[in-house]
Amino acid sequence: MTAVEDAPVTAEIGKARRRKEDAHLITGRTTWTDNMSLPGMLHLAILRSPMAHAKITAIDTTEAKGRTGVVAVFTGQDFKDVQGDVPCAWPVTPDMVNPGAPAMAVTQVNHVGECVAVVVARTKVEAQDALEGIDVDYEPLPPVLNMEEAIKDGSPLVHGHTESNRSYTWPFESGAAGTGAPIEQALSEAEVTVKRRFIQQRLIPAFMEPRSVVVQPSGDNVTVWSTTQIPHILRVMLALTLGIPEQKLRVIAPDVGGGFGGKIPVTPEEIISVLVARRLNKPVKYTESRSESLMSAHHGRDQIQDITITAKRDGTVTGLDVHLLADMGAYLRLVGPGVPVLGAFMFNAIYKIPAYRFVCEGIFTTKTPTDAYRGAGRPEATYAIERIMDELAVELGMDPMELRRKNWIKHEEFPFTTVAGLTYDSGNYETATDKALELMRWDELRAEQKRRRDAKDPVQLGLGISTFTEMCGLAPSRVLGSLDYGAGGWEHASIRMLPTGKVEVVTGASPHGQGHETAFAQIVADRLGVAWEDVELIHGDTASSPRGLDTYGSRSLAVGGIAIVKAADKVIEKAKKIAAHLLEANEDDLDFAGGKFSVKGSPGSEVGIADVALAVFAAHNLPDGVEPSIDSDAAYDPENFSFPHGTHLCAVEVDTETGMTKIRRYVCVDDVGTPINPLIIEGQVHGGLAQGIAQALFEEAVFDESGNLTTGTFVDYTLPSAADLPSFTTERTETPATSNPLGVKGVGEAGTIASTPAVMNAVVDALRPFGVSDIQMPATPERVWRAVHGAEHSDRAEAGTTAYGGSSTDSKGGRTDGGTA
Ligand code: MCN
Repeated sequence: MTAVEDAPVTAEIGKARRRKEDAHLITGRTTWTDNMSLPGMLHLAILRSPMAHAKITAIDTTEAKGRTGVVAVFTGQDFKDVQGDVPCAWPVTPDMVNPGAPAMAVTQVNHVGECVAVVVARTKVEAQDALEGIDVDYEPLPPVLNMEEAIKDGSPLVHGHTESNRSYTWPFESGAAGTGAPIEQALSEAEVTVKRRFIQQRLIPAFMEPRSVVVQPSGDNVTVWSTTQIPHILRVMLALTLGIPEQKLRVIAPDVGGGFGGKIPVTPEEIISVLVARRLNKPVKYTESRSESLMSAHHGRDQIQDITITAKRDGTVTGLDVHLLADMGAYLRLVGPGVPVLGAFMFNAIYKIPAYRFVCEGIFTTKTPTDAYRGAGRPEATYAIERIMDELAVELGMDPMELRRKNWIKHEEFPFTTVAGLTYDSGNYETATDKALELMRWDELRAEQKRRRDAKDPVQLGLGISTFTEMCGLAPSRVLGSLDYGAGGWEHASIRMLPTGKVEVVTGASPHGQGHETAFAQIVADRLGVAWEDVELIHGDTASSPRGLDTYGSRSLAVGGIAIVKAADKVIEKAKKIAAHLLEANEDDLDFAGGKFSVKGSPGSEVGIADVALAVFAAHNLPDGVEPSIDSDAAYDPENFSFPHGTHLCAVEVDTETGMTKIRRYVCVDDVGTPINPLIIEGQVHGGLAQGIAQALFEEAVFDESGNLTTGTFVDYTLPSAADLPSFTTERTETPATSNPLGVKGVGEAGTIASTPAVMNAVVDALRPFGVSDIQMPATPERVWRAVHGAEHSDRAEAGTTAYGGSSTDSKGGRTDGGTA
């Protein structure tokens, strides 16, 4: 646990400051988008498709238009010439098929929840009531729900104008890419081969604040308030999609209550709200209900992973072959196609794997579109490699930790270029692992496991390991360019020294729960030698922070934080000239420390940076030719990703009679480089763990055979509560990144990426004596019970859509479908 520091501090970086922003965030003293009210504002309600796949043959809006308070009703036909397509900015291959995505369906619907019509009324209730007065005739088309079926010849097409349901195939092969050995050779010469099929179930980001958008047109100008993670990108995309001159468009992300990737895309609802506001020339507001959010905000994960690992009998891994089917849902969202592709760089994880192949196929189905969800591609990859390392250990009769130690990159081998082509700058897997094992009291737990096994205790104990790394701090712009992403990965900052010595910092990052106002102020306080309380962060409004690329991919500190450092250094450089003039000294003779310029060798001859700021304001006595400003801007493009890593260990008790699982102990030692604020780091890890554990044990978006989401409320979509989670033991090691001047690595997704395989490895470990070698996530009591008792799978996901196919893959190491061997 991190002790909270309230005492005045001198060095801010590394202090566990309580978050500045929480005072207003958690006491309701803020304005969430849905709390906004503008004079004359109208309210929108959206009619959503009840059909997964159907032609729209007629829409009658007459009755709705006559209802009390209704101002207008629009359908896709009304906007078809101006709505453009909901943008996708990541054409991962030159031949990627993007069938287009109307904000409002015009002739066909392709998933339940798609927008079909919009009612505009004086109140929200009137708008919602009037939805009943819209009559839509649908001509049903067959739903497309199973990815493997979807790409077979003769499958019904989601989009009738495409040739198949495959959007793209993205391949990588180490031999051919010049990064390693040929995979075919590794496969043919393998002494040991283990194959598995893992299913990444569909998840829902389920942020706390539902999405909301307010639009105010004013002459040619449009202001959009949105619960978005990406105000800057949204501005560019709305300008391009709707043809609004960018300079006339202002986007504001007020305080945003969580996103987890779920507020990255440009949404149909944002586009519809702008279209309606401009058409009526009135301010409008749209706020989704929780069920609308679960049904139509994008989903995450949803992959079928076929993975083969080869090794020598002594445990040396020789090759890794990965084939993914990734469900895009009905449409390609902003970065949806790129999400599984990011995983291509992470399957090899912390291991020195000489040969590697990765092929990903992006598939259309008639389900809610998918896009980034916390970790985006990296949790999926980490899960597959960490699960199959355990299966390989069983096949080899080796201890799973020993297998990992044998294959991981040793700390003296950094920087290390992996088979996937990334160069990991720094890491120390040995230290993090040793610390985690000690905290876990691993050997004691192994002894207890043996006792329970010997005694045939109905409650068995399982131990799971996840030694992970991830790539975050997205990202060097040239790397994003080489992956065909539509934007760069830089970040921007400005620092304004106010005459009274206070500081305004403008960032292009756009926090939605991460604590930037606190951590970024700590960086500036240290760099400029000012009080932490005197630093104010400005963000999330394209008028006051015009340049930026926003918050996702755990990039804000490792990219945005460094832009701030660069801007602060420029402030100091500019201030130094003026300080030298005031001190009548040579610039080269000045030192800067603790917020003061002093003349080397002349004690007492000093001037504070705040005095310089005041001198600049007065501008009475500045050196000739020097502008009256020490404010500075900087844009920073990272030279590499950041590679946090860590060791997560989980002990799970599994009741073999009821199938109930209980996490008994969870220890994680994370290495995020230099810690800026340990309390925030701990909070991020805790939240991340909750989401990763939720994938392992609780959450799944399930569709029935007609394509209806059957987990469309929080009664059915089982988000864990605090009562479902253990008390975590979180610790850190500190191996600074060498790619940035603060030595920082991201932390926002680490807990989610690492924890899912740690938990599932523990559950499977508990049940090995019963011949169980896999269980499909989430490991619900029913699934666990069936695995133990050898019953056929027939629970909810399989009973519904058989979305993931029915057959097991051939395996030397045991069954792949969660059954008993
Ligand atoms: N930090 C630190 N020292 C480090 C690393 C990080 O003090 N060595 C602090 C940072 O200053 C920042 C926080 O930890 O305050 C997270 O930093 P970073 O890893 O840079 O991640 P981002 O700020 O870019 O946040 C994005 C990340 C992602 S991708 C998801 S998804 C996610 C997450 O953050 N969604 C969140 N954390 C979330 N937390 C909340 N409350 N809500 C979400 O929606």
